[in-house]
Amino acid sequence: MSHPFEGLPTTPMADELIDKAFSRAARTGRAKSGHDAQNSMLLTATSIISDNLENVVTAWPDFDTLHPFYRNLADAIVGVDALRQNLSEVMWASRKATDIRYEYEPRMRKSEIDVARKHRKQAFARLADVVEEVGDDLEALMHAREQLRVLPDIRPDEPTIAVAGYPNVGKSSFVNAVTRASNREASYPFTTTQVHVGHVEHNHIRYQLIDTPGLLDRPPEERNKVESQAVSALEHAADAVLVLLDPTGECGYPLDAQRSLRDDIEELFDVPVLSVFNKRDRIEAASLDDGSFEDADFLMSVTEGTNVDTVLEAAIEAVDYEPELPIDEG
Ligand SMILES: Nc1nc2c(ncn2[C@@H]2O[C@H](COP(=O)(O)OP(=O)(O)OP(=O)(O)O)[C@@H](O)[C@H]2O)c(=O)[nH]1
Ligand SMILES: [Mg+2]
Repeated sequence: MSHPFEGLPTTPMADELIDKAFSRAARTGRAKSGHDAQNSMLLTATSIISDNLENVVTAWPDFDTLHPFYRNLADAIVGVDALRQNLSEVMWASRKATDIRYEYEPRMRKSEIDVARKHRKQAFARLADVVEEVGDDLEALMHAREQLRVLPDIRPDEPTIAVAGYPNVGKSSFVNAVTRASNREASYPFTTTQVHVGHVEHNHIRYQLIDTPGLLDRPPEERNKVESQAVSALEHAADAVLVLLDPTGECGYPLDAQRSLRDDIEELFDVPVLSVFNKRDRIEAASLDDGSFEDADFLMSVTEGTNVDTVLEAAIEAVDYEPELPIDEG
């Protein structure tokens, strides 16, 4: 499994679950007669409802132990507090179904068959009410599942390089250039945008390169709440950040604004942030030496292939990844 929400099973809707429970109950009832029939109908309906609702809840990962990358991301997309509330309501309904069984079983046993049948019908009406009461929760969980299932295959524990910078500075060109060949870049929906994930291998270690257009491409104050939360998720995944700048301004954004984005990112992330000035091929030779780009860690041209590998190697070095060795127990 690639991420904690990928294997979530489908969520039954309230009506579906009620239909399923009652039609199975009717089938088991038909095979018997008298009190036996009423009793096995009650047993079948309550256990189908109770088990199905419990399975909905237990399929979800525990948010307390979830990697902060995924917890933040889930929070950005669906809201973890709301999700917890939905899950606890559904768990309540699961328990309630079992309670109803224990409440009606003895009553039915002690009654005449006609009264027992009435009790059983009353129990079914209450079961239907209980399931309907969590209908909204089930629906919310179904939507949450749909949104979270398609999360990017990002492994927050693997060494990760985030690629940031204003639109059109060459982020995708860079990621494509270094991840060409076997490791095709893949795109996934990511909150309000698309995230591109590429991989490179270095000394047998796989590095993830994450290109996040629409997130780390403008000042923090222009991000809405969801985008800011997605950025916090990235903070938990990234081990180094490459900020690409386009000193030619051809990207449409003045270099000052790009520098200030870089400074914001440096402040936000606790990991090394490298300033890479791209489109070196478009910079006039004279200005290369006049100190205009003193704050550049690297001058690069993706289109000419200048310093592309150097930048990648520097990023890998910045990640400074040490694979965790298994702890020798005993
Ligand atoms: N001259 C020159 N052009 C470049 C270089 N790198 C990228 N470009 C061009 O810049 C344009 C934007 O490149 P992209 O890689 O799409 O930029 P991006 O940062 O991914 O843009 P968004 O996805 O919109 O955020 C494209 O036309 C590239 O061909 C470079 O080193 N030199
Ligand atoms: Mg791009």
